[in-house]
Amino acid sequence: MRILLVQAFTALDLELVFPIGLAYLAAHTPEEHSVEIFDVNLYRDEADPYAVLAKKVRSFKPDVIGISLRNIKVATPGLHTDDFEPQQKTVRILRKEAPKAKIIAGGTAFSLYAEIFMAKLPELDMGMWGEGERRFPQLLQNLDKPQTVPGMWVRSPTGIQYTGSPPTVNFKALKPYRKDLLDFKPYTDSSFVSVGLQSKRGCALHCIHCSDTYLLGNAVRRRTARSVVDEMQELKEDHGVDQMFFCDQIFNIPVGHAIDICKEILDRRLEVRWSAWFNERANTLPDELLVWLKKAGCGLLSFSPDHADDRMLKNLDKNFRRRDLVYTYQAAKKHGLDVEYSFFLNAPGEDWRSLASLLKFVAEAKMHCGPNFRMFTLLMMQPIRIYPHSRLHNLAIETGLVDRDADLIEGQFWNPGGMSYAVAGIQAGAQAAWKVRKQVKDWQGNPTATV
Ligand code: B12
Ligand code: SF4
Repeated sequence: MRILLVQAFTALDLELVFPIGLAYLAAHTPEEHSVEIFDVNLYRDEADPYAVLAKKVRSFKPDVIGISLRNIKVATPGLHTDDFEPQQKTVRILRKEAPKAKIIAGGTAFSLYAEIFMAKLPELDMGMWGEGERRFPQLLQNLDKPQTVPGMWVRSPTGIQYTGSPPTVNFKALKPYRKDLLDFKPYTDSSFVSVGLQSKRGCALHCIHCSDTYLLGNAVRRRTARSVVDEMQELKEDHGVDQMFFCDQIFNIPVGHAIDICKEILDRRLEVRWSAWFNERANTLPDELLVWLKKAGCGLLSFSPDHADDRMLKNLDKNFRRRDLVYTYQAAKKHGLDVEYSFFLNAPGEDWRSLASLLKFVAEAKMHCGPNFRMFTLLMMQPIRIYPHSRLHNLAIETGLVDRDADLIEGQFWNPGGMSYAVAGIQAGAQAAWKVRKQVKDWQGNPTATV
C-alpha cells in the first residue's frame, strides 16, 4: 500500500518540530509498503500551504493516510492560536483529494481528546490512542476490521466506539525512528529544540496537572545508553544535526541512566550540543551528574518547577521543595551551565504571599546566575491549562471551576478569584516583552524561533 503520514499544523507561530512520532511509525511499517512523511508546517510561509498538501496527495495517491494531531489550541501570552480550524481544514483536504483512502488519526492531541476529534471530524475513518509503533502495522493488516486492534477509536452503526486499552510498548525493543524521509535542515534552522530524540518514555512522578502520565504511564521505560548515543551519532554523522533535544518527560531519573548516556557520548568523542528537562530534587542532580552533563555537551538545564513556594509545591504534588530549587541554580552556576525555569500562575491555593515568594525566587536566581539564567520561559507564564484525564481536571469539576461535560478543546485554565487580576497584569507585561522579542527575532530573520 501507499502510505502518506502527515503532520498537521502544530503551533502556527512557534518553532518547527521534527515529527519523530511519525518517523517512528514509518520505521515500524513493513517494508512491502511505500511510506512518505509530509509536514504541513514546512509550507506555512507559502501563500497557500493547503494547495501544496493537495498537490502532494494527488501525486502520491495514498491508500492510507495517517495524520498526526500533536497540539490543540496552543496558547502563548495574549494569544490563543486556533489550530483546530487549520487541523480541520487539513483533514478535509485529505478527504477531498483522496476520497477512497483510509484516514487514520493519532498523536498526543488526538489521544487526549479522541472522542471529541472523532465527533468533530467526520472525515476521519478511525483514530489510534497512544503509542503507535506496534499497532500501526497490525492495523494495516486489519484495515477493514479496525475493531480487532486495541486502543482504536472506530465508527460503527451504533456510534463512535473505543476498542479498549492497548498493551504497553516495549520501548527498548523499538527500532530508531526513520531519518531519511525528511530533510533536517529546516528544523535545525528553526530552533535548538526542533530535532528531538528519546532515551525513555513515561514518568514516575505525580504532578497534579499532568496528562503525560495518562499518555505514557508511570513506569519509566528506557533504552540502553549505547543505543541512545548510536542515535545521536547517526543524527550527527549522517544528517549533520549537532544540536538536539531529549523529548523524555524527565532526563535525570534514574540518575545512573543519565550518567551512562553522558559517559557514552564522551567515550565516542561525539561533539553534540543538547538539552533536556530535568527534575529539581537535589538528589537527582548530584555533582557527579552535573560534571558529566557539562562535558557531554548539555548546555542548558531546563526545569519546570511550576512554583517556588513550599505550600504551593505541596498542592501541586511536586517531589521537591524550595531548598531543592535554590540548589538547582547554585549547582548550575557552580558547573557553568545555563538554567531556565517555567512556572504557573494562580495554581490551586495561590495567594499574594505565594506569588511574592515566586517572584522573589526568580529575582534571587537571576541575581545569582546573571546571564546564565535564561528568561524566555518566564514570558510564557500562565495559569495551568486543565487537561482531560488529569487529577486537576477532577478537582476542577469538584470545585465547580469547569462543567463536568465541558470538552476542554477550547483551553480552560485554573485561574479563579481575585488573583486572576494579578495574572492579567503579569501577562500584559509578558505580552509586551514577547512582542519586543518577536520584533527582534524578525529583524534577525528568524521570526518563528521561540527559544
Ligand atoms: C518533547 C515535547 C516538546 C518539545 C519537542 C521537541 C522536539 N524536537 O520534538 C518542545 C519543548 C519543543 C515542546 C514544545 C511544545 N509543546 Co510539547 N511536548 C513534548 C512531549 C513531552 C513529548 C513529545 C514527543 O516528542 N514524543 C515522542 C514521540 C515519539 O511521540 P508522539 O509524537 O506522541 O508519537 C507517538 C504517538 O502519539 C503516536 N502517533 C503520533 N502521530 C500519529 C499518527 C498516527 C496516524 C498514528 C496511528 C499514531 C500516531 O505514535 C507515535 C509513536 O509512538 C509531549 C508530551 C507527551 N507525553 O507526548 C508534549 C506535548 C506534545 N507538548 C504540548 C505543548 C502544549 C507544547 C507547546 C505548545 C508548549 C508551549 N506553550 O510552547 C510547544 C509547541 C511546540 C510546537 N511547535 O508544536 C502538549 C500538546 C497538547 C496540547 N496542549 O495541545 C503535550 C501533549 C504536553 C501536554 N500534555 O501538555 N514540546
Ligand atoms: S514531571 Fe512532568 S511528566 Fe512527570 S508527572 Fe510531573 S508534569 Fe508529568
